[in-house]
Amino acid sequence: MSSSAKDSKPDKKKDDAVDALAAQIDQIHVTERTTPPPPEEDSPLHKIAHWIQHHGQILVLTGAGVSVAAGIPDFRSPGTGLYDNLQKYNLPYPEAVFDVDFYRRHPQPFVSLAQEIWPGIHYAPTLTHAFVTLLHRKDLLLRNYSQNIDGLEYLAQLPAEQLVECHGHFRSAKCIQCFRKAEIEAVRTSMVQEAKVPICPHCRSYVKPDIVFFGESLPDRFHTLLSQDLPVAKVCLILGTSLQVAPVSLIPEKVGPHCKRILLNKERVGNMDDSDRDVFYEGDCDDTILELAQILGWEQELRALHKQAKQDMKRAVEKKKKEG
Ligand code: CNA
Repeated sequence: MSSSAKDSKPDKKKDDAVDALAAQIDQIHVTERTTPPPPEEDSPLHKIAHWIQHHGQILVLTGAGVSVAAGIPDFRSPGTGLYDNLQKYNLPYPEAVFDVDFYRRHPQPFVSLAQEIWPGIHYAPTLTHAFVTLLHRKDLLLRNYSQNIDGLEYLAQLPAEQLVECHGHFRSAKCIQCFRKAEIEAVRTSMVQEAKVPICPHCRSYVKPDIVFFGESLPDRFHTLLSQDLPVAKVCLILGTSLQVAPVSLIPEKVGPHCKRILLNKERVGNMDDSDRDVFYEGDCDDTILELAQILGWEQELRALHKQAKQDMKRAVEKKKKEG
């Protein structure tokens, strides 16, 4: 008998024991809750779920907080926000990264930021982005006014007509001096692949993507659609924003007097304290959204939509890589 054959008996016993344990663990997984239980019936989340389902015409206002779970830092969160990590971008003051005069003299910080957050490369939509798309699919969404520039709403498959990118996007670009349009793929290559500021071929000044910098006007689309949407919005759902940047921060004050206002944020912001129509629920927006989806009976749909969006994004990135 070889030594390995001699050792095989005790090993087989061990294997059986391991198999039995694995079977037990499988049983535990089948019965264990993988998500927290829904809160009590009269909880604020039930009130919010009721408003969402029964009023419709929801104006969603989003900020950097909804993309934090994707890995993109916000501005103002202590410790993790961009404002507390300025060394990396070498900025004299936080807002400089979005200041056109600063960009004219020192474009590199914005180039670094653009390289990091250029849509469709590193970051995938969060559960909260998927929830907004789900509201649209259920015919409950009036519009999503997003202050974000990361394009994650598109990657979560929200149709263009449902979205207002209040502070612009990376899908087009122009010269900061002569305002001629620039070819976006060339701008992308320059910023993302070469970490270089793109130069205007006409006047040799700098080109920047159509992100709204401080002092620049918001897109016409913002003003046009907001004047249509404000009078008809029945619910204003505010997610992951400090409400510090006007004019977007004024939206909750401009909705009609009967419009319900819901704030899902890590901290209380704005002036919403009318107990009949305002609810603030403190916490991480993805966690809250998941609990809401459970109350609404939408969890499976939400998870499926989120998974699909992430898979599509992965495929698109791989395709782009192959194309070089
Ligand atoms: P902000 O001023 O940084 O505020 C973010 C808010 O979200 C704060 O109140 C946080 O407490 C809260 N928050 C952070 N994480 C979470 C979370 N996981 N769940 C719930 N709440 C959370 O950002 P705003 O959007 O209010 O400011 C507007 C600026 C930020 C816009 O001009 C944007 O262009 C700019 N910005 C955009 C991005 C992006 O596109 N992802 C990232 C950083 C900054």
